[in-house]
Amino acid sequence: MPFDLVIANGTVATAADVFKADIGIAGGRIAQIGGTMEGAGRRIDASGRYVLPGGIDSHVHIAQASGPGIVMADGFDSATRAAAFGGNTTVMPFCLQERGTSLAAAFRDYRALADGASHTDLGFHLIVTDPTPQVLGQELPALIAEGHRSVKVFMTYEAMRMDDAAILATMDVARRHGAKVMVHCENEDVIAFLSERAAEAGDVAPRAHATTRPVAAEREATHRALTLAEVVDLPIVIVHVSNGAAIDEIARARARGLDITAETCPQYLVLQADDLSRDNWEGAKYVCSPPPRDAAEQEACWRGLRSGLFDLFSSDHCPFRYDDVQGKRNPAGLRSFRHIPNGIPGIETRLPILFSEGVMKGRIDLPRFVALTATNHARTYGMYPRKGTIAIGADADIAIWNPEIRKTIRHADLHDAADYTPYEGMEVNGWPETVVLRGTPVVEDGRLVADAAGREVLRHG
Ligand code: DUC
Ligand code: ZN
Ligand code: ZN
Repeated sequence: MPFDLVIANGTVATAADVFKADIGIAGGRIAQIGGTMEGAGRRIDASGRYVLPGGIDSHVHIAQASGPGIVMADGFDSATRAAAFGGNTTVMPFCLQERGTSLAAAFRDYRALADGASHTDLGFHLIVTDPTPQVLGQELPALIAEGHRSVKVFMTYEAMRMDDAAILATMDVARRHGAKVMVHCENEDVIAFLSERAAEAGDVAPRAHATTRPVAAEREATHRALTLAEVVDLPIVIVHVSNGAAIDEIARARARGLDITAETCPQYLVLQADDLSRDNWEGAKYVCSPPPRDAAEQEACWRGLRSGLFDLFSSDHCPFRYDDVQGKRNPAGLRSFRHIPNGIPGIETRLPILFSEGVMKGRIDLPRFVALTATNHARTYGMYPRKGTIAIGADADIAIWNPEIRKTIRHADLHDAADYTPYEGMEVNGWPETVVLRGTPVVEDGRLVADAAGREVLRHG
């Protein structure tokens, strides 16, 4: 069989196995694994390298409206370029319905931003903030039927939060039309109460972001989200879990038989609330929600990754520039933590951090790494087995990792459009050298080598 590309001599890993095999690619798909492969248009020698499914980052924010005067740093070009350099071949951003607007119109406008601009494939989640009869009765069912089968709801943020009744109604529509609901679990009333108290005490520096969003606020909201999903009988995704108490809630609900997918992120493994105390308002660089916690909670998250409690490891890339009046140092944000936009960049560093801290340090094995960073994302969001694995017939989305590369993370070397990384100075072992999207190399030798050919993956499963 003539192949367009053969990846030879590498060590292949899937979520189940690690084995030596050549991979033959034809027509953008994996056509042969192992055996003799003659007649390749091109061969890549992967000796000494790991050949892994391209990463799927199922939780990223790109070009999302972020409140008056605040602008997200990345559009689709820069975010997906950074994603590709970080070993990813598919990313899943969120289309936000702002209150008082149509979800269908928001989706049409949002998807247009990605047209011809994406270096990875894409799957779109929907954020519902205003579940009007029009949205729940017509727009959401139509969008789900088109193949956008995941809906995020917020329990926090005054402009986006939904009360339990609104969440139940949204969950009910999702269940009837075959979508999953992702929940941001933090109790907004607790946060508003503590923020008010902090402001009265003059406690307005970035650190107060962490103290006003305590573990208890996340634990309670996690319990409530799980309860609502139990009542509706709906599979649910608990996103960006930061601590052991929330993990315990998930474990207890699973023991009751609930279908729960659980996600954590790099910031809960390698950042801490103390980072928000850095001098000169630099703590603002670490403001994200839920906030990073402490060493004990980091360890709880590692245990969850090892034990299988967590299914997904995502970046929650949510980039704002630091030194920018439309970013972290906006005029109101310099007066109070309450106006510092929530979110940190991390789309390019997600995989190297888990590979280095997890695989290279012996905390998790390679199949678990693949499951947490690719396969489980495809399974959770209806892209498997087309995406997220190395199997005959799957899209040839592949990242070739060199475990010998040692790097110090520097924002100057990254490709997003923020102006900092919260992981500046961190040493990592291992980096993806070559990234292949549907059979076409996208990143090679530290360069982008293909046009933006990312496509949307509709999800009908
Ligand atoms: N939730 C997210 O999922 N991302 C960034 C900010 C937030 O609150
Ligand atoms: Zn969130
Ligand atoms: Zn997010």
